[in-house]
Amino acid sequence: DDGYRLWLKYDLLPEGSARKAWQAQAKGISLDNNAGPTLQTAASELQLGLQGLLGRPVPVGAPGGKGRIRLRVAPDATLGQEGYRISAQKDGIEITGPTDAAVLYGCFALLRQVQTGQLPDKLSLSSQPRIQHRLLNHWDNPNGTVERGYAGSSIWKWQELPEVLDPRYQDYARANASIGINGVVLNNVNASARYLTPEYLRKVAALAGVMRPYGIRVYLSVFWAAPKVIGGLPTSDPLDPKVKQWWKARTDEIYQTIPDFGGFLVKANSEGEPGPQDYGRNHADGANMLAQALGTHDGIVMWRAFVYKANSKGDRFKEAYEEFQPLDGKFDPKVLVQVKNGPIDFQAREPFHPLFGAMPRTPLVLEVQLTQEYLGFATHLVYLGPLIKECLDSDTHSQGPGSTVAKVVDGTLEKHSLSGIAGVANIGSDRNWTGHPIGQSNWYAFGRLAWDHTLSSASIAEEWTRMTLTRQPEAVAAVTDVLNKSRDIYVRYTTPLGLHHIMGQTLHYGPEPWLAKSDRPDWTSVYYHKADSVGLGFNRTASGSNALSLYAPGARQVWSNPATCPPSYLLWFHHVGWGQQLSTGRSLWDELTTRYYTGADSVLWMQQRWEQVKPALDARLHADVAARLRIQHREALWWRDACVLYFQTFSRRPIPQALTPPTRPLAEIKQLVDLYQLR
Ligand code: BDP
Repeated sequence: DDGYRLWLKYDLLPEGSARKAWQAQAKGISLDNNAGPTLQTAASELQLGLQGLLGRPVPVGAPGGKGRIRLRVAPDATLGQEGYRISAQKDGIEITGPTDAAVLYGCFALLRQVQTGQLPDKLSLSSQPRIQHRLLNHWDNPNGTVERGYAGSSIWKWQELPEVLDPRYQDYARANASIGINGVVLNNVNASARYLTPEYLRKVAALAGVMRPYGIRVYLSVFWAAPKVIGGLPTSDPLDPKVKQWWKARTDEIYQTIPDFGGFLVKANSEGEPGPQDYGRNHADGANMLAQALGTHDGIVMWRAFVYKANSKGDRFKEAYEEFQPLDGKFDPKVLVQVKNGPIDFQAREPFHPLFGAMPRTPLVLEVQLTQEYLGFATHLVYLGPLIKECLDSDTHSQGPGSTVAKVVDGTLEKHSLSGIAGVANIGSDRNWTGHPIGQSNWYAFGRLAWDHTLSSASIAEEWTRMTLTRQPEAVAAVTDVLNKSRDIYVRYTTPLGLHHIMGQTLHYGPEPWLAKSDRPDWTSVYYHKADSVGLGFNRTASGSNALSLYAPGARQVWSNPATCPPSYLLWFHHVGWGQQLSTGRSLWDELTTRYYTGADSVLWMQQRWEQVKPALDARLHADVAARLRIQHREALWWRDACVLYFQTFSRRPIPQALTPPTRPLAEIKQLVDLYQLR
């Protein structure tokens, strides 16, 4: 198994009884004669899946006879636009929904039932997405590279488009549709202006044509200075009439070429990108100008809040909040502000971003990162379901207890009709799409949570495992055990107790806690861990940067006091003495070192668990993951030794007796980091 088929395996069902039961219900597929492309796609996807799973032909044709699956588009006010219903009727199974796309989702849901070993008895299922815009963000560049991509090159072959349509595009679309993803931003947020030229719009249109039958709309990241760079204007000031006119004309042209174009994603005045502030305007001025350019077209603007000023002296934790919170209520109704899960930058664990709950008059898109920029690239096994869930379940307390991030994002808390969630894709040209075979589970979990954030991360892990790897019960249990614990294990051997941003410079791989000089102080490690002879951690209480004050009292209460702050967030908010006793009973130093050691040892545990499942898994896939786990252990030791030895230069305390001190000196490890950073 080379992993290309992802979770859409459709191998013959191993259990004869289940196969028979489904065969009796799936003798054929019926749909209306005048079915459009999406409904036809739904039928052919269902046919493809069932034929594989049941091992016999499942013809698609006109209604008639018992034991057929009927696809029907019918209004249903209880299902929203995209919800489906699957029900057992006297003469067969019916999949209905108010739109073609809804029925398509229903077909994939039925396939999921069959593939994960459910029986057709008393079939009655209905589901609708809680979030409206469920998007992947590709950080793909026109030259085929992928910013923070670890699975080969971009899957988009711009040079070959629009004439050549790589079959991979369709497989990509079907994978997304199968988990409910309905939008794709094709290009990097650090955007090139060329996508707005007629030449490139034809290429974008060709991709849109492949996505359309799968209910997926395409979006573009835009380069703010495009009016200057490709429009020949002297300015990109959003309030300049000529600039407005230029965007309006470009937008009209886009919709002529791509009538169902989704809209724009914008990174402006962030990390050197141009933006409205270059002209003394603010983010709302910029976003609203684009919204007006969209006019009556059915599109949206997603404006990113990932900003921090050049030469800022303050705490980077607070910057996005300080810039965006005062703009609440100032955005056009077509604008959503896109906010990363945490306040710094996709670290292995972050507290939820303080903007959630703090901008009640603006719909906020939650942005999570599926590509493992700070989580070991495609070499470390880290299942991100728990990370995404942790953020969604966080209680902002903005309207009293129970004001979770999920309710802010899905629009129910603040009564927004627009809602969105975005995952920075981990997809590339590698045969198995994600480099690490288990990385596929993160794409999968994102889609499933975007559809329904009330699903548990463990149930998604199990479902993915059964769809993708094995149906053998003990093996399913072992694999999901590894998946469920993997993120906490990664946190332990890299950034335990709330440490953050201590990774290798630029590349963001491996440990570099000693990094003290960079182009900006908040790109160093020492800025974040603040180790000194007294202790460790960033004081964000009132006596420090006071970033905690950005949270509602109910949310910040537990974090504000080091005695009640959960250990996993401690050093995010407090500078704690080395000898200070923690709630775990150990001193900070002993707890820190113990976590680094147990974290690294847990990778050995992951390896053992993985060995146990060998007989139940495809040999090639098993060997691939086993090899990556060997790298992971070697690098967990690298992290452990680097951090323990470096922090020891401040704590001046011995490694706890139960642990074996590192045998290599710090200097040797520092060289290793230099090798990996390729400086
Ligand atoms: C950071 C990445 C950088 C991205 C940036 C962003 O290192 O490559 O451009 O986020 O989200 O994490 O804009």
